[in-house]
Amino acid sequence: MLNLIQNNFRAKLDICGFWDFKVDNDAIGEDEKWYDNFNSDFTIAVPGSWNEQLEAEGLMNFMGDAWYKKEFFVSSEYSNKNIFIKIDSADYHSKIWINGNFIGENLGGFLPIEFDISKCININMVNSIIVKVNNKLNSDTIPQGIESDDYVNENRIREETYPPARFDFFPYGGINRPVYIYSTPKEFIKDVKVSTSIIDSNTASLKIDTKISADKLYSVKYELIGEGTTKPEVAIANSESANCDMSIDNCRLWDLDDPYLYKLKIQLLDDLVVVDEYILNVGIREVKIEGNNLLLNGKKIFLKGFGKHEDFPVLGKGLSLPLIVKDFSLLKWINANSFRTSHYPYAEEWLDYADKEGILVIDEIPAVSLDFRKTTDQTLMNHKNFIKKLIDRDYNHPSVIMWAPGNEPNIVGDKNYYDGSGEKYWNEIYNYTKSLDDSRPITIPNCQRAGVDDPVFKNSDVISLNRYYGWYENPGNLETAIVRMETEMDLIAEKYNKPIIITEFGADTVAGQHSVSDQMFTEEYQSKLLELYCKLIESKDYTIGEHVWNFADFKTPQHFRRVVNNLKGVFTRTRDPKQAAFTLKKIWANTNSK
Ligand code: GCB
Repeated sequence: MLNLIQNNFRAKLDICGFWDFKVDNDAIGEDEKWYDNFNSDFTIAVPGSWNEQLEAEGLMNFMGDAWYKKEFFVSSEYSNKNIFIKIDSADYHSKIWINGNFIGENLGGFLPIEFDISKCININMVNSIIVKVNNKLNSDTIPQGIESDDYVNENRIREETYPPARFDFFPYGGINRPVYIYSTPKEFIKDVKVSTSIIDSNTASLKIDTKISADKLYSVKYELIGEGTTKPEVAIANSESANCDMSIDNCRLWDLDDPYLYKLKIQLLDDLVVVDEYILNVGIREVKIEGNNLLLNGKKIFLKGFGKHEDFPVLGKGLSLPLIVKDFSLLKWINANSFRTSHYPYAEEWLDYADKEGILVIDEIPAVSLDFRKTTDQTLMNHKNFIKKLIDRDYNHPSVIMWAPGNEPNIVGDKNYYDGSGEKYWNEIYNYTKSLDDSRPITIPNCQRAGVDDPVFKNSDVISLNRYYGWYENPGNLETAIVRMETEMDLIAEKYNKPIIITEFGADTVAGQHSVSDQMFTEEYQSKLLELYCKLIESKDYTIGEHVWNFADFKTPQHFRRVVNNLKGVFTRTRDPKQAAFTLKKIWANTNSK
């Protein structure tokens, strides 16, 4: 999927701003034809989650249907073009109507939704869009949902959260990322996929697969703009695709200390006339696992950083560009070189920034805490669909170095997982992900409770461990915690003989709470726990990284275990440093190696 650009061939209209909003508590909107029009109850900002914006109106814990409406003017610039709508994400399910016409439906949040709306747009006139968004999840969806009844039936009443959720982050609802109307020419470049490889220290090659939509034979011209020597190539396209290989001498690689981006200019030509043009940022780099090492451009690299969340007061999961700038500047300040998009794909703007700043990303699917007593064929299908959509969107980002098609499956632990079904499931997910991209390693973070026989280990190129010795286990006892951590790491390393990254370790910490002895929730305890873990992890030659849980405090569903937020952040929810931030900054001073 191509990011939107504007040029002489393509226009883009941002329709973010204030939208009319109505809550549909009884799910009667469709029967009452609210898609034609409705009287709004409130005005709401897009992008942004409804929960905190309209907290005073009772929406903090709302799970259900809500309706959005907006009018927008489409100018004559759009005549004789294909016209599309793109919603970068509506969480979790959405249905769209334009001028009363049903356009389409999308199941699953966190990734863009796109439909051709050429036939129902009125040019030179005001048009209206109505979107119904629903944030309820169930056993078939990714992520899976849970209902209060399920807790009762499963005898887990004390674990029930409000709103009910199967995961430890707040189920924010709404149109959380921008909405655009955009145009392309009638014959156009639909998609471009660029694979890069390094031939020797000087030379690299690009393999470019282009999808087009055309009614006759066109040609496609490729020009790489940037350092080194390369010549433009022209490929003859059929009505659907064109392929091209390019080589570059004296090329400048994309690397952490020099995240150099080329511009690839792609033109669709009718004879010699350019009918469409797209420009894509390309970073030339190679990621490899060799033995127990992670190599970036042939050099060993050790990942230092965090599991993060898209989460901020008032915004909820709404996109905020200033927050992206702030978070990257803090990542740089603390000497981190990477993060994981736990537990879902982040807005593509995060990856654009990572490409520019030279920060590495483990890109994750929202298959978080899958419950294998509840997974159905539909769950697997939705899961695969997510992987396909993620790779379609993110394949071209040099910052993305690993796919995580899940996190912590089966934390409830039962035989429907270890009887071979878990292995079959993850095998299928692993092979499917590889079939879409065999250039990036795959990892599925394992939950402490799922144990050392978790089938995700077999189905990962890199083993990822989420471990909470010193917190959920051996609380307050750091000495025992570290001994148990080392024993388990060594056991897993020996059993699977694969590189290991510790993708989660941490301690909830109340900023301003202090103590001279090891006391949970104090800044000193978090700082000491992280320091001991880093020392241990860095002492092992089979480890390739350490990601602290979490970059910042984040909001969770209500439960007696959490004081409003998960407090394992090294920064507070509003990004003030806790003591541990200064500790990590020192430990990570030698940024890219152990
Ligand atoms: C985990 C989960 C993460 C939680 C974290 C915690 O293992 O992957 O989503 O937030 O533990 O703090 O309990």
